[in-house]
Amino acid sequence: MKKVKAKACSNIALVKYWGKRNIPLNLPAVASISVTLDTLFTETEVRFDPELKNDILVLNGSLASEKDTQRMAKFLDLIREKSKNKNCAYVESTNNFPTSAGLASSASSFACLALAAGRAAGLDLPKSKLSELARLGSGSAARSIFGGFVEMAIGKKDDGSDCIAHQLFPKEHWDLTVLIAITSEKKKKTGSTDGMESSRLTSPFYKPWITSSPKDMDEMREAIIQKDFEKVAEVAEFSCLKMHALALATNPGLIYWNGTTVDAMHHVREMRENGTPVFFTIDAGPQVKAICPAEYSGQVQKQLEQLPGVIRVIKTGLGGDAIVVEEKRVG
Ligand code: 2P0
Repeated sequence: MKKVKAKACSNIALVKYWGKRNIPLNLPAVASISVTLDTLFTETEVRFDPELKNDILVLNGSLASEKDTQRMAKFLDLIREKSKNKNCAYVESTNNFPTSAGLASSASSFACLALAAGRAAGLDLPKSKLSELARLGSGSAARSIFGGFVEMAIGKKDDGSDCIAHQLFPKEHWDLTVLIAITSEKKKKTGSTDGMESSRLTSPFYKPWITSSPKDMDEMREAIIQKDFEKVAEVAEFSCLKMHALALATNPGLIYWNGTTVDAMHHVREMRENGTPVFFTIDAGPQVKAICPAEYSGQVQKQLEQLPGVIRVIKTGLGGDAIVVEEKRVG
């Protein structure tokens, strides 16, 4: 029996994923590009144990809810199918950042679980296969297998085997800082999985969202290659606001923002108009992520901290690949 502990970082998309083309295989309807975040991470320890009758999940020190445990058990079933290990698992996982408030905890959680549980079950998967496995847990998790600048392909195959992420550049390519303005720590009302399906079914903007995505991808990839900050800023804000327009035009409308979220967007644009290279992006939650070259991070952080309604600002650089932290034989 093996006990394996892994670590995976969260990520933030610069070109957003919203919508699925296949629900059982969790295949996204659009490609995406993200940066991996150094200081927001999940650590997960897994051991498969013949004595256990059910999978057990301890999340941030407490026994997880039935819903979270079921979601994990379903994911572990995929690993049990692929490996010879049919035992139930004891899983302890910690996130060092607020969960369910638009800071993609499912991304780092499923990337980490794929690596730790896969290894504990005796699978030795290459990164591309780990990315495919992580995607089955959560679409954005496929990207958290890799560090730096990451592209998630939409794929063409029906079985989803080419719907995986790959690294565009390691973090050393470009020293960017992400400043996360926390504007609320309440649990959001509609999670991404339900929200994006609702958008697919009801939003009149869904089709144009899908058809306009390849252009954003091409422009963002090229801007990252060229380290063209202005272009990255333009495309990232466009993709972010387009995704939120799609969410707002869902029926019933998905409003992920609060007043401070909107104030912070204006504030970031003002900073940019005044010569500071910075742009914003926002996921399915109220937090605003301001992204700038590292040398501007001090002044951007200070400005965001002074904005009324901002609870605190988390600063992070770009992170690395998901890694195994510890591997022990037990029992
Ligand atoms: C993204 N988000 O590209 C987008 C932007 C949120 C907004 O990926 O259903 O938790 O598990 O595949 O990965 C969040 O969606 O959804 C997400 P599932 P996931 O980062």
